[in-house]
Amino acid sequence: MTITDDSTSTGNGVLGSRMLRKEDPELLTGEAVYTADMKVAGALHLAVLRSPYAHAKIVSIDTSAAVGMAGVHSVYTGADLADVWASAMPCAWPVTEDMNNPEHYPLAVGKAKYVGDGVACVLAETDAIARDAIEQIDVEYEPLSAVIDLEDALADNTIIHDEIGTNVSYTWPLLIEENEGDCQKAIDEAAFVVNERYVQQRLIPMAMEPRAVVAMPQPFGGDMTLYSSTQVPHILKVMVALTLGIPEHQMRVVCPSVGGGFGSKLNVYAEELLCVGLARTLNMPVRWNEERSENAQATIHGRAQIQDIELAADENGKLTGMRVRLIGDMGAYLQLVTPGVPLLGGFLYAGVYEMPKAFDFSCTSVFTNMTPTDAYRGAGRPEATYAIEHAMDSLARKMNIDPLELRRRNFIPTESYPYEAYTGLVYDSGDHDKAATVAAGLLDYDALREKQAKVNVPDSTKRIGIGVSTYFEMCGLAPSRVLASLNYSAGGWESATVRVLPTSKIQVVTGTAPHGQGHETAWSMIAAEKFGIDPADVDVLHSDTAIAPLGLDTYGSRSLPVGGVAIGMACDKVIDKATQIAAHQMEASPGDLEFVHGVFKVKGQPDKEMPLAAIAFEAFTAHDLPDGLEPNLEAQVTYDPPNFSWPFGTHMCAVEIDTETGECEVLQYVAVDDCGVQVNPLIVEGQVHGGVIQGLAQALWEEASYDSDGNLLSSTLAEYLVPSAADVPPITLGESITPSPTNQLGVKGVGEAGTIGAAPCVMNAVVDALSGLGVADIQMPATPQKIWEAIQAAQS
Ligand code: MCN
Repeated sequence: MTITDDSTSTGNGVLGSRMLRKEDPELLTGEAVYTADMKVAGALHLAVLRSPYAHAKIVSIDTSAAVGMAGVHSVYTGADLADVWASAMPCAWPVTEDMNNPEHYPLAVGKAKYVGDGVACVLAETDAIARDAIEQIDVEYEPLSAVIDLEDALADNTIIHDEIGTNVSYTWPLLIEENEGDCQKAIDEAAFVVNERYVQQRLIPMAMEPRAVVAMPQPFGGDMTLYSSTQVPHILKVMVALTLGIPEHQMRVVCPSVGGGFGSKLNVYAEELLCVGLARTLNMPVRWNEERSENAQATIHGRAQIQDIELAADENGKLTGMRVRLIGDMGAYLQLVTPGVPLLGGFLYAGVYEMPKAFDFSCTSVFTNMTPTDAYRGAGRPEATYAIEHAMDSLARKMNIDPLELRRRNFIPTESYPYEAYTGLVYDSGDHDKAATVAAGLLDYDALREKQAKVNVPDSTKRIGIGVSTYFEMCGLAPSRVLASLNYSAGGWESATVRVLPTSKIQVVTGTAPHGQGHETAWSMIAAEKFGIDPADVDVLHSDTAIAPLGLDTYGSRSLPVGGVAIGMACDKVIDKATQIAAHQMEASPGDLEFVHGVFKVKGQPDKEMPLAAIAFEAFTAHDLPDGLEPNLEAQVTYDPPNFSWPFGTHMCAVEIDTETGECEVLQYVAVDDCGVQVNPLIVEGQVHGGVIQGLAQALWEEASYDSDGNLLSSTLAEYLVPSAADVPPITLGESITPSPTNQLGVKGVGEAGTIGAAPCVMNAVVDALSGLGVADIQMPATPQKIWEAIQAAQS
C-alpha cells in the first residue's frame, strides 16, 4: 500500500500497516479518565427533574420541600433561570428560510413537551442527595393529548408549540421544480413501478458511556472550563459562549476520554448549559452524571422517518425515475443538527445507480411529543440507502430477476468517474462491479442461490434468505461552500498543527475529537510515514480547545478525509522547511535533496546527509539558519476539502428463518467497504464491524417504542435490545481499494459505512426468505413476532 504520488512520503511502510491502537491499553485497563471519574473538590451535583408527561401544561411548581432538605444547595425552575441565558438553545441548521424553530431552553417553561423534558433542577452536595431532592419537587401538570404518530402530527389536530401554530417545522424540496414533470412521465411510462412505504423506526444511540459534565469556573479571571463527554468540543465552546453570553476567549472545553457517541454527543445539551450557567452564577464547580434510563430519554434519538418511494424502470430494469416523499420526526424540539439529518440522505436516494434527472424528493418534518431526534451513525444516509436498496429488491421480484443482476444493470460504470450525479454533486471514484464481485465470491452467492432453491420448498420450516445491498456514502462533511448552500451554520474544514520538537519527537495537534475511532494511532501513522520515523515518537494532542483552538470535531466520517489530510499537508510544510535548513547546512540546493527514512541526503553524494534530529536541533537553536527563515519546525494547515468523500460498497448476507417461531438467524455476513486508501486496516475493520452490528440491530432488534400517551416503553436495556457479542454473526470483510482522487492520501471515511450497508442487506434477506410464502414486506425491526405474524397473515 502506498500513498499517492503528490505527497512527500518517505515511504517507511507504516501507513497501511495493521498497527495496534496505541490508545487502547489505557482504555482497556481502566486507567483512562472519563468525565464522571474526575475528582472535583467542592463541586455541586446537578439533578434534573423530568416531565413524566409527553405533553402537559405546567400549572405550578412547589420546590419548598426540596429546598429544605439537608445537603441541598439550591433548586431552580425554568422561570428562575430566565436571566442566565443570552439566547435559546442552538440549532445550527436552519434548512429553509421559513423553518419553524421553537424556542428551547434548558428547562421547560409553561409546557412540558416530551417525557424527559427538564422542568426543574437541584444542586446538592452529592448526586444521591440531588436525585432524592428532585423527588420532593411538587409539579402540578395539566396533561394534554400527546402527538406520537407522524401523520397525526401533520394533521395539526393537537399543536405542540402554540407560538408556531403548526406541528410542521419545514418542507424541503430537492429538484422538484426542475424535475417533477419528468419524474411523473417516467413513472407513467415505466414498464415496472415500485411504490412502497418504509418506516425507519426510532433508535437510541446508547453509547457505552452516558453523558457527563463538569463545569469549573477558574478562580481568577472569570474563565470557565467545561469538561464534557462530547464529540464536538470546538462547536460546543462556540455555542455555549453564545448561548450564555460568555466571551469566547474565556471559555475552554475539554473532553476527557469519551466512551462512544455515534452522533449522540454531536450536540449542545441542556445539562451542559445548566452546569456552566449555574457554575458561572454561583462561582462554584457544578457537575452532572447521566443515568442510563435518563440517557434513553434525554439524549437524542435517531432515524424516525416515514419514507414513501416510487421507483420507475424500463423493461430491462434500467432505472428511469424516482420520487421520494419523507416525513421526518423531529421530536419535541430542534437540537443542533436535527432538521438537516433527513436531508443528508436526500442526495443519496439513487444509491450507486445511474439515475436520469427524473428524480424528485421532498421532506416534511414535524414536531412530535417525543425525545428530539438528531444525528445517529449515518444520519440520513442509512435511511436513504435502505429505501433504494429495499426498493431494488422489490423491483427485482416484480421482474423476476436476480437482485444482484438488477443492480449490475444499473451500476454507474467505473469509467464514468468522476461522475456528476442527478443532484449536481460529483462522486469522486467508484468500482461497484468489483465490490459486488468480491462480496459475491466471499458469500459464494451462486452456490447459495442453488442451495436456497432446494431448501425453500413449500413445507420447509427453515427458509434461507439471501440479502444484497450496495451503497454510496457522502461523508467527510464537507466543502464549506457546499455546506453554506445547505444553510449549515459552520464550515467543513479541519485544522492541524505539526511540530518537530528539538529532540525530533513530533507533536500533532488536531481539531478532531476522537471518541473510539483511534485517531491517536492513525494520526501518528500519517506523521510517522511522512517523517520516516516510529509512530511511537509522535504524540497526538486533541479534544482541548486550549491546546487545539481551531477545529470542527468528529462526526460524518470526516476526521480522516479532512483532519487526517490536514495533518499530511502540515507534515509536508514542515518537511519543506526542514529541507531548506538541511540544504543550507550541507551547502546544497534544496532541489538536490531527498528525504528518505528520516534522513536528508544530497542526491549523488552518499557522504552528505543529515538526520531529521539534527535539523530539528538546528531549527531550535537557530544559530545558523538560512536568511529570513523563522526558527523552529512547526506548521499549521486549515484544510477545506474540494469535495465530499464518497465511500461505497456491497454487503451480502444469508439468513435462516424458522417459520414456526419467526426466529431469524444471520448465518453469514459479508461486507466490502471501499474507503479508498486505508491508513490502518485494523482500525478500518473495527469500524466496519461496529457499524455492521449497529445496522443489523436496526434490522432485527432495536426500537425506541412509545405508547399512545408518549411514554417511552424501551428506556432500559431490558427492553431496548442492543445486541451482545453472542448475537453477532460471523462477519467476513472483503477488500476493494479505490483511492479518492481529491486528497493527497487517497482516503475516504469509513466510520459510518458498515451501518449504511447493513440494515437493507439483512431486511432484503428476510423478505427474500419469505417472499415464496407470499410475504411482501416487513417493517424494521423484523422481530420473531413480526416475522411470524407476517407469515400467518400471508398464509391466511
Ligand atoms: N480510517 C482508516 N482508513 C480509511 C478510513 C478511516 O484507517 N480509509 C480510520 C481513521 O484513521 C480513523 C477511523 O478509521 O481512525 C475512522 O475514521 P473516519 O471514517 O474519518 O471517521 P471519524 O473518525 O470522523 O469518526 C466518526 C464516525 C462516526 S460519524 C460515527 S457515528 C462513529 C464512528 O465514527 N461513532 C463511533 N465510529 C465510532 N467508533 C466508536 N468506537 N465509537 C463511536 O461512537
